[in-house]
Amino acid sequence: MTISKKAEKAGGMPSLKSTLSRLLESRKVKDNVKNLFRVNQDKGFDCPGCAWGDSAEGVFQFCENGAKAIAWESTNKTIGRDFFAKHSVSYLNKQSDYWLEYQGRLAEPLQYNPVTDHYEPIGWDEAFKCIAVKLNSLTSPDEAEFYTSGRASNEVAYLYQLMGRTFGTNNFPDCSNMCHEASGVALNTSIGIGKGTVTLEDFDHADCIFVLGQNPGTNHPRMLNSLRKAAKRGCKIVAFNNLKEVGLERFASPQVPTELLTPSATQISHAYFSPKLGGDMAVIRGMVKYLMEDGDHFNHQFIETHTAQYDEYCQQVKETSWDMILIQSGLEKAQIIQAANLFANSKNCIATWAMGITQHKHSVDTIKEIVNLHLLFGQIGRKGAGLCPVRGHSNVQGNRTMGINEKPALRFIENLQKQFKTEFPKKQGHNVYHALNALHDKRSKVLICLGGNIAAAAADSKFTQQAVKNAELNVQISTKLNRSHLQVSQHALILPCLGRTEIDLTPKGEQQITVEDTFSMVHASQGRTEPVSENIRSEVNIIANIAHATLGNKPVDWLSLAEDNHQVRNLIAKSIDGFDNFNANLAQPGGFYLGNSAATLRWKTASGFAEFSAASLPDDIFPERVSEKIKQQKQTVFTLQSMRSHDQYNTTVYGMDDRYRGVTGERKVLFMNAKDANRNGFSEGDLVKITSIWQDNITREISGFKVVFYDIPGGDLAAYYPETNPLVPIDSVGDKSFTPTSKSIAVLLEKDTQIIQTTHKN
Ligand SMILES: Nc1nc2c(c(=O)[nH]1)N[C@H]1C(S)=C(S)[C@@H](COP(=O)(O)OP(=O)(O)OC[C@H]3O[C@@H](n4cnc5c(=O)[nH]c(N)nc54)[C@H](O)[C@@H]3O)O[C@H]1N2
Ligand SMILES: Nc1nc2c(c(=O)[nH]1)N[C@H]1C(S)=C(S)[C@@H](COP(=O)(O)OP(=O)(O)OC[C@H]3O[C@@H](n4cnc5c(=O)[nH]c(N)nc54)[C@H](O)[C@@H]3O)O[C@H]1N2
Ligand SMILES: [Mo]
Repeated sequence: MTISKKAEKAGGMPSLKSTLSRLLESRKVKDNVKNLFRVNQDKGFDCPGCAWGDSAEGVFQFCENGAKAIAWESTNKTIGRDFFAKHSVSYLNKQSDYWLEYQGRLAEPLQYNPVTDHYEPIGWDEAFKCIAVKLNSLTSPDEAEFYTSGRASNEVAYLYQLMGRTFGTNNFPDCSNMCHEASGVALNTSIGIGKGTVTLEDFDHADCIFVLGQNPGTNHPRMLNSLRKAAKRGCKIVAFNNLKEVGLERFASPQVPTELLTPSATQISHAYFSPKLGGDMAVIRGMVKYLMEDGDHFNHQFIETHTAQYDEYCQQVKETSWDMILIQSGLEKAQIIQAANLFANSKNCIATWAMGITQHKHSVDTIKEIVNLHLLFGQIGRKGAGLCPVRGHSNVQGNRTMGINEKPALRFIENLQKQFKTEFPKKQGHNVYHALNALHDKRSKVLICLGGNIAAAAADSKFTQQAVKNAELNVQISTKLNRSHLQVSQHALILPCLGRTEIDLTPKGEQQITVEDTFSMVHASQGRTEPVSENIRSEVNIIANIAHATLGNKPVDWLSLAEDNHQVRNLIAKSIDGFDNFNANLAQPGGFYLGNSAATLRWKTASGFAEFSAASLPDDIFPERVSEKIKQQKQTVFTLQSMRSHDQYNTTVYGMDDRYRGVTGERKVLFMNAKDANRNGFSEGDLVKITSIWQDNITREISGFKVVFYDIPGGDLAAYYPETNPLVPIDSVGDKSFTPTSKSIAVLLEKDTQIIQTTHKN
């Protein structure tokens, strides 16, 4: 491993070089270069990289990390019966996540044989029958869990929820339970819609953009183009990040020759604040408190006309002490005042946020506090102003719109009932937290996963992996081999599917799918390269066939949908608001906008107004029960955040480097404040064992992590996910969101005397 200086800027030549080297490694260079020119273009495919919107400008709509995602999917290496005959599941389970995915694309359906501990080939129809028999043998439909990862298209997500609900359950755990759940919960309560209110165009009209708890340089690189453009015309970008992320500091656009070929770059942030982990609610509360004390800054006309609970909120702000604000935020009062003035003096301000805000215990209240700030100034529902939770997976927002939701709105269910003349369950189902608990306790018996890698993505790896293993039937619909395929004890199936880049040719012609981006734009996506194997199927085909085998023709002729996404869209048009004339509307260049009630100042909340939230600051960023244990500790207790490196897509690890942060060749690193290290007797390069603190007596630890000195607030640490997931206690979840508290894990450190050699081979 080498640690060099942090990169000077994001993008630029190194980014282009990295893009090219990924394409060369993929062994499908020509296809992939062609693919890159089709990304996010009309008649092209939607980039599987992230959910940022497509701009109408420019030939290139891809970025370095989008290119990695495409090259990862579009390889010609495959694994099938020979690979699985050679390797037992126990052997595979000992390999790293990186090794597993690097073996290539899954090429044929497989069934686990518990006697030999190997996966063996199975025919598609036999696989569907096996699922149907098991599902139909359950005592209650609530014994099945239908997990989704946010790459699934609108079409397959719609069929999946219809299948699950016809079967009789609302058990739809999905990746967004671990991701932006808190945003959905907070926004629904405060403004009556669980989505962001801005469009991509609004970024051209904002004069101030607050970017909170988000690392766009790595995770939404196309967002940097919007930020760059905004900064160039004088818009003030204000970053709030626990770490100094280079992408938020300086960016050289690979599409602009002067920035690509010279050392120049655009300065992105006008001001950069590094609050403590979990300190953002206190920062915003402090801003409001200062402005309240300073004079009459707020937009009273907006407050009068559009909001409720203003007086209660003001009272709460008054009662919040500056001491508490300064302790929790970790910022100086002068910094909070600077941020407050930037917001108050802007005409049009957008706030964007991601996992640094959503993965704490008090995330729902933090997001409501962001909304409070916007409501005070009427910074919502007009050009260049509003709220923007930046989504992760490329269609995670669309999945929700299609009804992947364990607590569906009554209206949604009633619409479906009318359309299909069938009773659907109204009782709340399981999210990821409840599903894993039910599997662990053997109350749930079947786990079907439409993509993703729940075993590695979810918290408390030991608990989660046991939960997945307890399933009497584990069905994984996937493109590549991962940890979730290997947690098996009885029956398990791997059903390999087409990826976004591949042609889906059926007797009805080449099929398109659709997705919805962060800005509620719905557009089509069509793969252009030959499928990697003849024996893989589209996700729509797989789900329609499972449904047919399980439910017959109830409530639709499933097989007629298996090859005809056009017909699926006709059904969606009848069930879901905003999708009238779905097929016809798709023809519009760039797709169509679903609309947003809050963006037009209509508030679908309980009171009919936008609601201020008068929550107090949390006593502590940890749950009370942890705080009690922390008080008994003699050692220093640190707060650890788990985050993404530049070379990964969630649990998919592309490589061992984190270029912007200056790390090469290793992922087991622990970013630490140098003063903290010295005070606690650690030197740079020391190997440490990390143990998390929780109320129970289970030991959760990981070892062999190398200390790297980094610019991070005292008391805070950072390391990569998913390696850190063994530390996150399953019950340590956000209030009202049940999202694992992946950005605030209470931990202790100890020198690790055991030297661990890591080797990484493809
Ligand atoms: N290349 C690539 N693209 C991706 C993904 C990927 O893995 N790789 N994943 C996709 C998915 S599913 C998602 S959800 C998004 C995730 O996108 P991000 O949310 O950007 O992902 P993280 O790496 O978790 O980064 C969290 C950021 O928040 C900061 N942070 C952490 N805690 C706090 C805090 O308490 N306060 C503040 N102010 N800052 C904090 C961290 O320092 C870090 O910069 O990206 C999507 N796009
Ligand atoms: N500690 C910690 N844990 C976290 C997070 C964190 O920041 N810290 N982040 C959380 C977040 S934001 C998220 S979204 C979750 C992610 O959770 P998931 O969405 O479950 O995980 P991924 O790693 O994105 O899933 C990768 C797998 O998806 C499959 N796949 C890829 N493309 C396709 C496709 O087109 N179709 C199908 N059917 N399968 C495909 C491949 O087999 C691949 O192995 O993890 C969460 N977990
Ligand atoms: Mo996510």
